Amino acid sequence: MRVSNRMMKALILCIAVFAFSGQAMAAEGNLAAQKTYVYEAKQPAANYPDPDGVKLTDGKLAAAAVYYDPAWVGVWDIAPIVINVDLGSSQLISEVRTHFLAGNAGTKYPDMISVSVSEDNLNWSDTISLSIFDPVPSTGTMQWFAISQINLKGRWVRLSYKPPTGGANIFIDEIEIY
Ligand SMILES: [Ca+2]
Repeated sequence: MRVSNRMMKALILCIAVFAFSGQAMAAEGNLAAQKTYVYEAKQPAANYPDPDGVKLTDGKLAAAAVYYDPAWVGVWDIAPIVINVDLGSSQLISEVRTHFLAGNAGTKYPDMISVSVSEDNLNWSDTISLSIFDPVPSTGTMQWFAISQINLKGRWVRLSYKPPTGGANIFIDEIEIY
């Protein structure tokens, strides 16, 4: 009987831990996961496309820091590349992260990342920007850049990536919003 109770307690503990870990993942969840988005300016290059419009929010990162990994979406432009994520409902947003490739086959980090939010996809908040001073790496490098302490509420999150002067290949495989 004692053994049985102990086993039961152990089983309950296992279930509780499992359930809690699931909740913990949801609680610290990425608001952009599996959400839809549109490219508002230039569309991805034909060779580095995003045909189903899922690659930036599917949770999958490139396996290697090489331009031909199929997880990357590549856009070449002089003007900022603009991506508008629809969170599906109004959310308090504290941080936006983007994962880039640079230093491989002409890929570079943007000079600046900007974010603004909207409740109606028409009227936009003030823009919060992050300047990136990191030099182009000498070898292919994958790097997250985050804008934190945003503290704005909205359903739509517009991200703008300003390429270095003269234009550049900007390669992104994931956007996360918290
Ligand atoms: Ca992805």
